[in-house]
Formats: sequence, C-alpha cells, structure tokens
Amino acid sequence: MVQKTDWIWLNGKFVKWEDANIHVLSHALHYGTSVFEGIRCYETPKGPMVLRLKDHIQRLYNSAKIYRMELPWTIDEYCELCLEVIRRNKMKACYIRPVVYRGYGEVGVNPFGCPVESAIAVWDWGAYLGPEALAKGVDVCVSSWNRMAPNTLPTMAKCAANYMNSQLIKMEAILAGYAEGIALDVNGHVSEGSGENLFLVRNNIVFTPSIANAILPGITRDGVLTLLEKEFKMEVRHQAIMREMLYIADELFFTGTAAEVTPIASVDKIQIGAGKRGPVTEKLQTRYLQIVTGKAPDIYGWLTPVEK
Ligand code: PPE
Repeated sequence: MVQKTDWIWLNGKFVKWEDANIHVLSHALHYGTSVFEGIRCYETPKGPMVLRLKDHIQRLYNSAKIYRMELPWTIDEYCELCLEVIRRNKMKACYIRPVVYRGYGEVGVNPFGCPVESAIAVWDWGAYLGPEALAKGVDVCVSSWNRMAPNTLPTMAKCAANYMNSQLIKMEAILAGYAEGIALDVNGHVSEGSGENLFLVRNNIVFTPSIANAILPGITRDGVLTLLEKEFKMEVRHQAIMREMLYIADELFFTGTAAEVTPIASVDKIQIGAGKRGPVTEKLQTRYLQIVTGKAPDIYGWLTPVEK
C-alpha cells in the first residue's frame, strides 16, 4: 500500500490525506476522463529538488488541452502548488502525482457538463521495477498487446485511459513471470514499456522509437537524449525499430521518471548482450543519477529547489 503522507492539495485547498475523496459518479471514474503527471523530487546536498518540474506541468497542460479541459491556474502557479505540497508534507524526496480530471456533474459520455478538477499528492516511491533492477537489469517480454493506433487514443497525452492498455501489458508480463512488457505499435514496430520509454544500443549507435511509434514523449527520454548526444557524442536514431532488433541489441534499457534508467537483461528469454547492465547504460545511469541527486552540477537547469 502507498505510504500515506499528511496533506493532499484538492481543488484549491489542502486537505488531510484521508479526506481527499471524490464522488463515485465523477466522470473520470466512468469514462477515464483524467490526465496526470509523475514527477520525482530528489534529496540533494542543497535540499530537496524537483526534476524537470516545468516540463512535466507543461506536458500536463498539453494533455489537458488535447482533451479540452481548461485550468484556472497558470503553469507557474501550478508548479508552485506542487512545491507547496512537498513543503507541507516535509518530504525530502518523493514522487509527485498531479491529476486533472472531470468531476461530478452530469452522467453520459459528453464531458462538457462536468467540472474540471485537480489534485496533487506526494508519496515516497522507491525503485519502480524492483530493488535490484537498476543494477542487475530486468527480464521482459514482448507483449501480445499493441500500443494504441493513431487516431484512437492520443499517446502524446498522458491520459488515464491509456493506462488501461498499459495494465493489459503489465498484467500479462507479470503473470508470465516477467518484470515488464514491451509493446509494439499497431504496425508491429517497437513502441515502449507499460510505463517507460525504450532505448537500444547496437554497434555504438543508439536507437529509440520515434514519437510516431505510439510513445509517450518521455521527459527522462529527453534528458537521456541530451546526455547521449551532447556528452557521450553518440549517434542517436529516432526510427521505426523491428522487434528482432531487440534480441540482437548490445544493450537495452528503459527510461522513465519512476524507472529512471533501468537496464534490460533479457527479452522473451533471449539474453541481451552479456545479460547484465551494459557499459553505455551504466555510464548513462551514473551520470543521470549524479545530476538529479545534485552530486554533479545541474548544468541543464533540470532542478527546482523546494525550499524558498
Ligand atoms: N511511457 C509511458 C507509457 C509512461 O507511463 C512513462 C512514465 C514514460 C513513457 C516515461 O515518461 P517520463 O516519466 O516523462 O520520462 N510513467 C510514469 C508513471 C508510471 C506509473 O506506474 O504510474 C512515471 O514513470 O512516473
């Protein structure tokens, strides 16, 4: 169970964790009318720092815009609210979950009669794919489920409804004994994990599915691309990736706010490279974690201090 914290921000007020409730006839519950973010706050030598706060809130606002939901707060005001939730709960490090949804109003598919509401919660969240995943890598499968086809559910919106597809991928993987599943897109090209973007290294070239391969445009993906291109001077190709490229990769890894940089040891029981964290993955993971935890200078301006 999620470890409770004291306060949740709900529609303009701070309420006790146990009082942060909504009506069972809320539109979001019946029709998936909700967009959200997942953000990490790291403990650093200069106090708690939120990673890529404005980029996440910008994506939240983009998701809301796609679904015609209007918010009364500016992006800067909403960022400040996230920081205030962390302060009130006195968190040193945490996961931040802002959610924007249609609440209680009318019933029926038409969402326009339901109010746009929002909540921000924080909690402690450790390694996403298990405690040993970051060092040892995870065993994954290719899912029998595809990611959404274009013109169905927009994958650039981080909408709750998309995560029904993620849940099918995740449940199938778990029940088959894997840590995670990789979904292909509707054309059979590699897309992403149920909650992570994917990278592949082969002959010193990095490959990652393009935005058109039904992925969420990950903010960790963006950060990792910066490090690979600017610092490691590696060639990166955003392209359609064949399933079999996974099997013959030298290295494979997931990226995500929750997953950070997680190596993949095998796919469909085929060992990837040496079957453990590869050299590029290790270097990247180390550099990424050093920046986000404030052990290396924040040269890209990724961190926002929580304390005023
Ligand atoms: N794809 C999907 C489908 C996804 O859910 C995430 C984040 C990513 C890619 C990576 O995006 P980014 O976090 O911006 O680098 N998944 C979030 C939620 C996971 C959950 O179980 O909840 C996360 O990592 O916070």
